[in-house]
Amino acid sequence: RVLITGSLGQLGRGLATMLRFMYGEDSVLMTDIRKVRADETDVCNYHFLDILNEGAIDEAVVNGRVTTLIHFSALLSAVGEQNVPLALKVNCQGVQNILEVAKRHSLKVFIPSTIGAFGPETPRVDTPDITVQRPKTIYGVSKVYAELLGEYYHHRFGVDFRSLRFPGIISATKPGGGTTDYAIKIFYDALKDGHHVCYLRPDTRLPMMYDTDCTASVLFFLAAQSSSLSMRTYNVTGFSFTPEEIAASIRKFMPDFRITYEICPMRQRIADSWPQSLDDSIARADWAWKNDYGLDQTTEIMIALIKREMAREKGESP
Ligand code: VAH
Repeated sequence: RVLITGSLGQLGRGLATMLRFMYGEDSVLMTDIRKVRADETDVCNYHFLDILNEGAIDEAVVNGRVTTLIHFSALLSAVGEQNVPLALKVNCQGVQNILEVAKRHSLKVFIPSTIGAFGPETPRVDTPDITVQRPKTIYGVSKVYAELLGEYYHHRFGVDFRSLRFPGIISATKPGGGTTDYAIKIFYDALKDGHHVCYLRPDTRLPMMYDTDCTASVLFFLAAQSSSLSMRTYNVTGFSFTPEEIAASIRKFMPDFRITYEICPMRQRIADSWPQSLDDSIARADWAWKNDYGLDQTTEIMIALIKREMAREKGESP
């Protein structure tokens, strides 16, 4: 069975749904640290789990006959800068606990990393897997720590640790306090009132990926033979764009859509320290990674999904 921590966040629910579809309803244990809301109808086999309590993780793994841990619990970039002590605890102590449990029970363990694990000294165009990593957010620092600690547990104790450096993920779910979240909110705003106020400059280029590609990358990567992996941590990406480019894409489907700008200095500073595009050729060579969605396809799907969600909320038939 697979146990997902932070499963109620942006990435967890889509992955849990796909895993249940592939391996059966009882194949996934979803865990998080809050109650499930009534509208979260895609949640099942849910248990409260505080990843700061190593004993509780151990108990959940043993009782749930878990063989794979997917650790999504983390404070993201912008929210982490507002509470550094909590980000350190959750993002670092949490990872230590997860790796110790994985070692004790010989579990396969996936811990996502991020383009935020790179910093301003990193080459920003076609950023390679192996390069300078001097991130300037506590989120990025904690994700470099997770990468290095996971690789240590792999080489020292034989733990099957795997990590993917994700770009901004675009999904029809409420944003989770990151810097790339504008690329989600822009769609909700477009459908609500045809106008988005963007907190990043119009020319801020960032790597992104559609949600379904993100879920597919995790499933493909976890299915690969450990011995076939030349690294434990890989870059993966979909496509890069700027706010003005995603606005132009939306206008192909909603011609009257408008974007204006009110820069958030903190998030602009974070975005300016991240790669503008990633080189994910080693993932494509080692375990056949490839993205299926481009910008316009993502735009078309997001508009359709959010239109349906809004109709449902109004009680109209989608
Ligand atoms: C963030 N959405 O903005 C996350 C992600 C690549 C960005 O890690 O913090």
